[in-house]
Amino acid sequence: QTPDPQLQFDLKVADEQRIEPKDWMPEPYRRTLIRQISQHAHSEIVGMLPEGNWITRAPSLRRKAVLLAKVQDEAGHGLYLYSAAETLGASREQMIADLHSGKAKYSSIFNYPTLSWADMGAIGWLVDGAAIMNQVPLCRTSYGPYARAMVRICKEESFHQRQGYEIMMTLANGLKEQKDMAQDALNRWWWPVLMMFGPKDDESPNTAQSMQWKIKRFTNDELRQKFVDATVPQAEYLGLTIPDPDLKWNEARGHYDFGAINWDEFWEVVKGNGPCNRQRLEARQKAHAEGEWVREAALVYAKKREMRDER
Ligand code: FAQ
Repeated sequence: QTPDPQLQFDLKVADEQRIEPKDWMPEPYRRTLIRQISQHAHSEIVGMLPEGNWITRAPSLRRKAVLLAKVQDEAGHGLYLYSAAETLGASREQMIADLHSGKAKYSSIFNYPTLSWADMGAIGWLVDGAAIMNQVPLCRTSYGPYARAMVRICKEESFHQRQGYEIMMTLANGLKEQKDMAQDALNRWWWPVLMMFGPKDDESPNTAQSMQWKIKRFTNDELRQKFVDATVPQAEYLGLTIPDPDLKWNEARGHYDFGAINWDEFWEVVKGNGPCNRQRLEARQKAHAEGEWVREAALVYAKKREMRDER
């Protein structure tokens, strides 16, 4: 008797075993993973742009070298993630075409501008901090290639977070003007960072099913709360103020309470109407068009080598 593939899949997931590319999986599971992993890959690639903006203006050679390395890591993360999505049958050309046509989503956070050097600190501290909070549990996600990619990515994100916090510490302990820059960056990035975790659980259409499949290990609201709880003491240590008058420790819950998120702003940014959506897509389209000759040359070269090997 042939085993029921759905049952085998369910048992594996229940037993904390990883699903691998050649295993049978339900089509909606495959589609959900392609959606999430490709969005995640696009976020890494588009996420290079806000920081790329400051590479030529980093205040010292050391800062420049570190920022360059960080942005290169993000490119690497994007590439692992596209490869992980390819193991599910997605084609890279199609994924990239969907990004460039505006069909595919990427994280809302990368549609905000980087106005000062302090934004490099705030992105590392807060955006990478949020990314780690979301991605550490993804190291245990049920799809093997995604989980394994996350292990390495998280190690690098942890270095990224520290470099950002170090920039914030330097600014917060510097001249008044520098501390003001750090505070201004925190003011602008705080709320968009809370939005990164996605809509509230009762407005998140994908969470329940993704939790059942163990793709997601925590809900959006759970991760957002963990992030706030971890970040408030870090802001206090810097001597900076989180721009939320409703933020306060709730003894009974053992968590910080925080103010209402502007979900209209979030959905506007997701729909393509954020401050930099157009600019980000145009930059990606331009880079892709200008790289055409490299892709062509690489293909011709690969073919030439193949022919040489056949002889
Ligand atoms: N932006 O039902 P849910 C980084 C969409 S970190 C835009 O809750 P789900 C590192 C969502 O796709 C950032 N869209 O969805 C870095 C869905 O639309 P769909 C990337 C968002 O998937 C740091 C709809 O709303 N990290 O890049 C956002 O269960 C510094 C309903 O939402 C990841 O992608 C948003 N913020 O939960 C790089 C982590 N939130 O697809 C450079 C992996 C939600 O149905 C510099 N992804 N939407 O049309 C995840 O964990 C999940 O996909 C969530 C969303 C938690 C993001």
